[in-house]
Amino acid sequence: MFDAAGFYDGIDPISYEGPDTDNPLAYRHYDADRLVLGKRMEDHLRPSACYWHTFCWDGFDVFGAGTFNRPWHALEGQAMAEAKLEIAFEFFTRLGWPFFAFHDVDVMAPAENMVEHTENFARILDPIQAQMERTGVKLLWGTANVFSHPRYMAGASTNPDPEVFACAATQIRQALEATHRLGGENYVLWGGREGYDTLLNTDTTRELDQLGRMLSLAVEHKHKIGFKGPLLIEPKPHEPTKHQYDRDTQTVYGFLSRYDLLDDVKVNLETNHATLAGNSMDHEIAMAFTHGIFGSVDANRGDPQNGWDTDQFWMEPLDITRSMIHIVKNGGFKTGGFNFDSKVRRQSIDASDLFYGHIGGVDALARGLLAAEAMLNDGTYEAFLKDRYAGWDDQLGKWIMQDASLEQIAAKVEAGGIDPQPRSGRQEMLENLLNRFV
Ligand code: XLS
Ligand code: NI
Ligand code: NI
Repeated sequence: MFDAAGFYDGIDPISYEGPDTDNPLAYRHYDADRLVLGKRMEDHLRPSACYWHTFCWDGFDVFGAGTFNRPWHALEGQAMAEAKLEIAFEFFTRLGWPFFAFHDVDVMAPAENMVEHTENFARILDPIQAQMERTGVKLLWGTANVFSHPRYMAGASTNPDPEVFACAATQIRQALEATHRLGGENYVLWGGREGYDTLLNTDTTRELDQLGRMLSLAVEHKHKIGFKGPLLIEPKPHEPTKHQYDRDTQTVYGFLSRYDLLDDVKVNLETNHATLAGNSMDHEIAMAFTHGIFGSVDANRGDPQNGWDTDQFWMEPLDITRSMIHIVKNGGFKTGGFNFDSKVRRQSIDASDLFYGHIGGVDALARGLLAAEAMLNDGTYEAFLKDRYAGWDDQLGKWIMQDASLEQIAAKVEAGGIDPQPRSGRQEMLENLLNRFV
């Protein structure tokens, strides 16, 4: 039997010790039961640890081999998959978080072809279910990896070859059913290679129709099997492809309306993907709420000097607080949560490093949540916004929005009596206010 507990030797379950503790393996701010704006902190943040970065990746990068030397990576096939499962659930329970997330290929024995894939994936579902029942850890979302296998080099649903589309559809069907069976709360689709490397070899009209078709098939199947959670598209502008069709929230919204998918599909927003798209994370979150498609968040950050997904733990207080304000004031997560799509650096080779990353990450979110609470309770920010737009709740504003024609509006202005006075936007005052609570 694989000694999963041995890997974590000397690391006790992590508990809350408060901001003054010297213990680096304790939470300073993440206090699951603390009430924040009437709701437990854990229920606000709904933190989830992901399988892929922490248990699958061995530390390789494009210039070098794996550095982590994890004992389960030395095993093969089903034995490897089962050892990894034990390691993962030891980790989740030591963190004390409610959720985890996985791709099909993360949890199963490696497969060469689709027949093997089907067998190997099916074989790990009972053991996963047993671990979930034993520990009470729940599934935030499941997904299919339809970007790593060489067959997906030119895309999954957007592949020029319908046989590849069929393989992706098979993986999505199986992963969606597995997610449903395991009580998962959402199902994610990140279009890793749903884009292009050059337009010279790409028919974008066909490819977008194919992507729309795959999504429609997934929606149809979700209803057929009675899966209640939303499907979540995860926008990203590029990497690994030069251009990815699900560029950012507003682009995804346009796609969902075009293919009539708005009732069933929302977004899973990732901080680092917002950065890559040249957007801020609070922009992405605000747009998702504005369009009614906010689903979940992959918490991580990039590096301003690097143009790729460095997937570092998200530790930027101002940024987190700005994002948190939008989440909280719009009612928070429904089925989503903060999934840690984040990884330790390649030199962080010890088991303890995995904990430092996740502890620091959730503590940073907790601080952001508390700052957002203070800022909303203070009231200045929301009162300012209300006052700034007050004209639109008044007679003229309502008349413009609901009744008036262009002619009537112009006639009113031409008759005199409308002479707008400039008012300060108060950006510095608001930034100071934010800084006061962070
Ligand atoms: C990659 C994505 C990926 C998704 C799940 O950039 O973030 O990890 O979250 O497929
Ligand atoms: Ni992600
Ligand atoms: Ni990513």
